[in-house]
Amino acid sequence: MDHLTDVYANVEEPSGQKKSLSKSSESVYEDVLIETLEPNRTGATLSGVKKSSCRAAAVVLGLLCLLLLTGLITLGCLFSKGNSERQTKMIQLQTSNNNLTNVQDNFQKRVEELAKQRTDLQGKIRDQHTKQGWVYFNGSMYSISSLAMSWLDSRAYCVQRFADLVIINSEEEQKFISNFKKPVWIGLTDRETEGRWKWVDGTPLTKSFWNPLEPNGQPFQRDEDCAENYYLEKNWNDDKCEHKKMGICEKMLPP
Ligand SMILES: [Ca+2]
Ligand SMILES: [Ca+2]
Ligand SMILES: [Ca+2]
Repeated sequence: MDHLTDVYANVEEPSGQKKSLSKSSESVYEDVLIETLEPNRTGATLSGVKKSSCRAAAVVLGLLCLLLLTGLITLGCLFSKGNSERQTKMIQLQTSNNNLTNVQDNFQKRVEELAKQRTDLQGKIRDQHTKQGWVYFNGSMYSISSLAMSWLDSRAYCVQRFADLVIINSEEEQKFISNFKKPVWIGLTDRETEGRWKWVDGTPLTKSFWNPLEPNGQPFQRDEDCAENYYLEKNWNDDKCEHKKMGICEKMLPP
């Protein structure tokens, strides 16, 4: 009986060992618990890392989307602004073109008005001269002096009427002058230089209608320095300027 007690005592005596054994059991329990729980902790950690990575990726993706959206909006604004500027320039060009067209139309109307005014003025001048005995032909008015005078006096007569002795520029004008059917002074002379015939406006003679035997003042040493026209179409004659004849005045109308 005592032996059993001792054994028990031996067993019981080292309470510290017993306690040690008890602690060892707790440690073992904790270890087991940790081991039991460790896989769960590791999984939770991995899950947290995955979630964090997903959140970061989502944030980055969101930022990229935001940047992309911002870029698209900026491009849209720039395109819209550029398009608006082009439209503004087009409107300005169209307005300028319309203004030029209006200016051109107004200028054309003004030209037509001036042309009409010129035609009306020519008609009034022509009518006024016709009433005073002038005759119209191809842009000029003609009048024959009423008195026979020297070449110089005949010219002065014409100048007093804002005209001059006739200058014959064409065969048609020569025929028209011949229709007066009178020997008349014309505006042709070689008073300055013998043999060098010039018209009263200073232009040299280029197309002439001399009688086949004229001019004959120089060969016969006669002082015949002024030209007359007989009523025939080709019958000019040089004659003494002092001789008295009627003169033909010509007044060119404004073009
Ligand atoms: Ca003429
Ligand atoms: Ca002469
Ligand atoms: Ca002659």
